[in-house]
Order: sequence, then C-alpha cells, then structure tokens
Amino acid sequence: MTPTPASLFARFPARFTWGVATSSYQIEGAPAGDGKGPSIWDTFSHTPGRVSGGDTGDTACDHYHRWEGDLDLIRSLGVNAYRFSVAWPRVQPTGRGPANAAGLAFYDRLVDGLLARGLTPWVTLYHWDLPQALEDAGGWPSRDTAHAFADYAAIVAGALGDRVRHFITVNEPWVAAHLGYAEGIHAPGHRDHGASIRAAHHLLLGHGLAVGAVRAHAPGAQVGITLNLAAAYPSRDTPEDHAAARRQDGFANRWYLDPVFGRGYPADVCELLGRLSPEAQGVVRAGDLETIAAPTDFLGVNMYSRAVVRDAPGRGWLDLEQVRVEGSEYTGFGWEVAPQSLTDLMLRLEHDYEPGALYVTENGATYPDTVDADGQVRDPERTRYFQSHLAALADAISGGAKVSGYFAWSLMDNFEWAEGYDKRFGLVHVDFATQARTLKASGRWYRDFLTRAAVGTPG
Ligand code: IFM
Repeated sequence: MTPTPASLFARFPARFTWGVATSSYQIEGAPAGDGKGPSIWDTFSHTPGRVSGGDTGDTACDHYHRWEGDLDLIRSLGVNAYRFSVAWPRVQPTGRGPANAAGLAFYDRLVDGLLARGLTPWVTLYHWDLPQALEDAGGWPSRDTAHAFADYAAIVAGALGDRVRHFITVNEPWVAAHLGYAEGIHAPGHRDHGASIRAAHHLLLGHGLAVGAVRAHAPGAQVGITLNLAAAYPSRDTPEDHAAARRQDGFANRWYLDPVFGRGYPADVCELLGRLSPEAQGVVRAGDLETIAAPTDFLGVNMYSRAVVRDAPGRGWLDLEQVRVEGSEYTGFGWEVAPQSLTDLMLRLEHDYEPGALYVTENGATYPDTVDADGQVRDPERTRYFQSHLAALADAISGGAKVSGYFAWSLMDNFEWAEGYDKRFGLVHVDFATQARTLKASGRWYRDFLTRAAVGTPG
C-alpha cells in the first residue's frame, strides 16, 4: 500500500536535508557569457553526430539569465537545499590562472540569492565541464589536470566558502572517466581504455587535492565526493553469475569507494586490468593513495537503478552482460526501477565504508512527458518512482544507515548529455522553445510531501 506523504515523511529524521539538484552545463546556457571559456562539452556538443538531435547546451534552460526566477521556483517547492555545480571555465576560462571575476560573480549572486530565500547551497566543483584548454593539454589522463583542479577548487572555496558550508569535489568520476575516455559517448569522446584508467586516477587525485583546498580555504565547511553507484546482483543463483556481479561491483562501485575510503584500488579489478591497471601504467605516485583517502565529511550517492548481470565469457574485459529483468518496470532511459536496491546499497555503504554521513545527491527518472491541452504535465510514473525510492531510503535509515539528506534529480528538464533534450528528468517541465516552466504533477507531489510536514533547517 502506498504510504501517505505525511506517514512517509515521518520516517525521516527531523533535521534532514531535502533538496533538488542541477549542474552547470545542463541548465545555464550563456556559453561565452562574461568571459567564460569553452568546455569539453561545448566542443563535444558542437561536433556533428555526438549528441542526439544535434542538441547543444548553448541555451539549455537559460538559467544564467533566469536564475532569480529559478530560485523562486526552488523555494516554492518547499525544499531547504539546492545542489548546483560551478562551471570551471566560467571561473578560469582556460582552466588555469587568475579567477575571472565576472564568472565567479554569477555564483556569488546565486549563493546570496539562495541564502536570501532560506535555501542551503550545496556546491559541486566538477560536474564534467572541463575547460577545453586543459583537455587540449592532455585532459584527465594527464596528472597536471588534477593539480589544476585543486587550484580552481581553492579559488571557488575562497570566494564562496564564507557562505557555502557544503562542497562536493567531483560528480560521478566513473562517468567522466569511463564514458568520456573509454566509451567515447560523453565528452571528450575518446575510446581508449588505458586513458580512462589514468583519467579515473587523476579524477580521484583531484578529489583528494580539492578536499585539502576546501579545508584550507573554507574552514569549517563540509566536503565529500559524489559517486554514481548501483548495487550489482547476479541474474541466476550460480557461482558464475555471483562472480560476475562481484566483477561488476568492482568495476563500477569499489573502484572508487575503496581508494576514497583508504583501501587502495581493489586487487581483483587490478588483476583483470593487467597492464592497464594504474600501477602497471605507472600513474600511482608515492602519496597518491593517501591524498585520495583524505578524510571526508560525507559520501554523496547518485542512485538511479541497479545492475543485474550474468557471466558471459568473452564479453568485454569483465566477461559479463547486463540482463533485462522479466516483469520489471523500466524508465524512459531503459533503467530498471529497483527501489529495494537503494536500501541494499545504503546499508552496504554504511556497513562496509562507515562514511561520516550519507546523502543521496541524485535520484530520479526520465519519462516522455508532455504538456496536456489543459497545461498540466501528468507523470504518475515519476511520482511513483520518488515515492518508492523515498520509502526504500527510509527503510535504509531504519536499518541503521546514517542518511542525512536527499536531492531529487532534477529541478527541471535540462540538457541530458549525449541524449540532448530528449530525456526529461525534471520536477518542472521546460519548454525549450519558450523557456516556459511548468510544475509537473510529480513536482506538486514532492512539494506537498515536503510542505505538508514543514521542512525545517537542515542538519
Ligand atoms: O543528468 C545526469 C547527471 O548529470 C548526472 N547523474 C545522472 C543524471 C541522469 O542521467
């Protein structure tokens, strides 16, 4: 039976962070506004054939110009926090050198605007829009990029750290490294497995260095990393499929969790990688693993689905394949709706890694929404998705997971990377021709869920 909003809400701690999330390239537009330099996503989206429909982030949600109205919209949802990312090339147009004051000023206004509305800002430092000049100099496979990132993190923490108390260093390093450098379906579009392993190492190194920069320039602020994690399950109850699930977990989850929590790279995955492992490629220098394991205050978890796999010898370096589960429901992205896996995931993270705190920094679903003749957007599947995942999260909390917050992805429909504007994740529908914003039925549900119980100040 579906719980009432009030009974569901009552299952969460009183001081809980409730938010919505976005990222810079996906919503801002203004690709050259106020001296911004090009990012790898500007280049990639303007390369024919890379993004569905030839879409680019040139305008996106035009948030760079409409931010005040968007903050009012966020406020109207009844959340107490907003997670957004800073575009590195707005702050440093070429990824190095002094801050571009005009670019930084945008985020300064945004932070002040949030605080004026009683909303707690959560700042992600890197959500994939690497300055193109740094990519030209080697990108994430190059160690220098990690150091450049730390310099940039110091600038942002220094400028915003008097008001921002929560910084996320890197968003989803698996996606940046694997989809960007191995599969080539995200910017910068390379297909080089070895380079993706080097990129992952330098993203993690950049994270560790940025933790230090935030600690130094925003004393007292909390800092952590956000990983995209999906619990892995065997398709059949056979030793082979169990082993395949462990390989999947090693590749997608433990590869990032283990080094961040001080265990170094998982030996089983290094063995599979052979000459491509970070050690074998010679990218791990003395002190790197200690830097990557810099103590953090929280772990951010982006959870959308789970992975169900079966052993498939010869199928890629992991010898496995993803399985579609008979009878399961799937979102518009073809991702299985699997709320129980959120409970399993959070309990496992609590038990295996004991993070200072856990936050769901993204969770949501895409469906092909349309505006009906009466101006309403009816998206019952998305409402059900949020309800079931929040109930699963409450189960994890009851089971002992120290979860301190939840951010719905996303505030509004936006540029969904290689899928362009085809895939809508918003609580708010955006008409990209007119920029009209319409609260979807799921957005009304989230608002009612939160306001009915009067969300207070986050912990
Ligand atoms: O839109 C993305 C976001 O940028 C990162 N996490 C997954 C979302 C949905 O694909």
